[in-house]
Amino acid sequence: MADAYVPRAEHRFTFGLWTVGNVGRDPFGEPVRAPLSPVAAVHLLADVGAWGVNFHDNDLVPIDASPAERERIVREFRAALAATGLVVPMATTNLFSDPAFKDGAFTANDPRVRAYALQKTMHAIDLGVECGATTYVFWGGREGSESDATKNPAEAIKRFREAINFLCAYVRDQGYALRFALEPKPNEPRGDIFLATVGAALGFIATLDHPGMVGLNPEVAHETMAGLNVLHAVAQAWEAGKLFHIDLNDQVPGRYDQDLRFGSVNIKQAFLLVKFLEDVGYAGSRHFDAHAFRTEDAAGVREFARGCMRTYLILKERAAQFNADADIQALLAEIHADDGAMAPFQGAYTAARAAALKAHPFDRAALGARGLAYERLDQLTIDLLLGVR
Ligand code: GCO
Ligand code: MN
Ligand code: MN
Repeated sequence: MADAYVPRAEHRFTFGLWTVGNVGRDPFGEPVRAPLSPVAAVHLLADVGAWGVNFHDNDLVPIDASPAERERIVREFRAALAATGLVVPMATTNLFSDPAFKDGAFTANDPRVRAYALQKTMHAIDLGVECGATTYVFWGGREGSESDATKNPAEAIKRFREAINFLCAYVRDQGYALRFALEPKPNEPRGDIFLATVGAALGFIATLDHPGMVGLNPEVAHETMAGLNVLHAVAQAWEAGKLFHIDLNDQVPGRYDQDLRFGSVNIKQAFLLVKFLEDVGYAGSRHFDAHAFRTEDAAGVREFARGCMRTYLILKERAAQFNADADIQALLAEIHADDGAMAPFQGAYTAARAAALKAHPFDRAALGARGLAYERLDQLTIDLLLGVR
């Protein structure tokens, strides 16, 4: 049984260089761990059983590297990939660390910063594609404001649109097989970030020149920080054909951005999310965008990475158990029962259908009086998660 929790390539588990490489710096404290070179991170991830590794341009190549240094770093990194069999499914741009981006990148008020952000992203896209990436993430951490006296939010959206349109055209021009995934977040590091939620990003995508190329990278912590239900966000993205990527981690609502190990806070929510991804057949990366507690050393970082994957696999097994549980399925069949009586009123609008529906007598009191057994279903779910079924 324990073997079922061993990660394999088919599980599509990925981590960012910045996740296992997190040195534990926070606003109050200095690093507690030594930096991990990209090559060392690749070996660590291969050791713990991950399938892939993702990176920001500057996780791999320092922002001030010379062309010769870039070439050497990429060569060594690709050699490590080849030696371990790890792949690079996703890449992204660091448009937040350098002081140049203190007022944002694509939405900065300074047109030079906006142009530099585009230039940096084109180079980063080239780098990602060179390493095999097929998904390119846009997390606009600095795309926001502390005071709305400083920036017109409608103008900011226009600037963001112009940048994404430009970069879509660049990708097409190069003939790259690359899709973009927008990663919404409500706040942190900016006071408020534009396109704060999955819903906001979905609305934005519909206004782009090439909407088919652009989808979502929802993150558990980000929707949770906004007090929203991440499963609802993921489901809406999926239903729209826009779930291009997912960032799995955990978060206590109402706190700073915690990036906790996947499934370590809200187990029921994590279970229902895994069940959703597995039930619908989501085929993309399961990317863990989290990091080890600041208390951990190198061994703790491995525990953290193993824990993310192990919890996912346990929850995946529980999802299969849920789907095979006779009591749960009988209850679900009852809940979703349909005797066909309403069939004449279902489907697209017709004048005749509307007239018939308007004339139909409903027993409103009976509809309201019926108990739905959701308490029992939820407790069966809890029993299952607690291992007593
Ligand atoms: C965060 C974000 C980032 C992004 C990463 C990839 O809260 O800091 O989740 O980790 O996912 O920059 O774009
Ligand atoms: Mn995050
Ligand atoms: Mn993220």
